[in-house]
Amino acid sequence: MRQPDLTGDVASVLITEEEIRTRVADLGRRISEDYEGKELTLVSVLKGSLPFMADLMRAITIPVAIDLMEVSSYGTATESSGLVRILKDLSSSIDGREVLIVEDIIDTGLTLNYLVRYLRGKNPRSLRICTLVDKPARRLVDIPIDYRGFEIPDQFVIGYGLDYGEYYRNLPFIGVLKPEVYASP
Ligand code: PRP
Ligand code: 7HP
Repeated sequence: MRQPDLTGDVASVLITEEEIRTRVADLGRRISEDYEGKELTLVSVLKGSLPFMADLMRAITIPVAIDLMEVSSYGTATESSGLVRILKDLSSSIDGREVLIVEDIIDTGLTLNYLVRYLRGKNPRSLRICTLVDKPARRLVDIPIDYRGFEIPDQFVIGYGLDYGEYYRNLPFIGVLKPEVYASP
């Protein structure tokens, strides 16, 4: 992979910082209402969901526990390998808890399909899904999404946690990656 140019490799801004802020506040409000009085654990799927999780949890106004998992299926490519690996597991039990998975993006759905089955085996009271970005055109398996930030077209996006080859996660907006970046060796 050639040396990344953080802003120069962005073809266009798809979702601005302001749009993300407004939508995350919205999701936080809805989640707070829906889980009022319940024992909620937010499970962030690292690394991509890191900024979303950090902003979303602060937009939630009820008590929540958090836990972090790290899974990987993309390696350095723009196509899912289909092989999901758990790099970091939960730290605490979710037995009997209301669990909300916090993801940055659902593309083929293979990662969440695997994760949902894995987490169901840990006996949560409920298990729901919150994703900031949904790319339905690429779906290979059906994933029931309970909270969705944005639906986007079939373009490879970067920023606000989303990477290409581990870079661009620190962009504050979500943008489309110039195709020549992943075309070049
Ligand atoms: C990305 C993203 C999702 C997954 C979505 O993770 O964070 O977890 O791909 O793709 P899918 O719906 O096609 O499975 P990645 O494996 O790149 O790890 P990362 O979060 O560390 O970037
Ligand atoms: C994974 C992923 N990571 C970054 N940008 C995208 O568009 C992606 N789809 N699936």
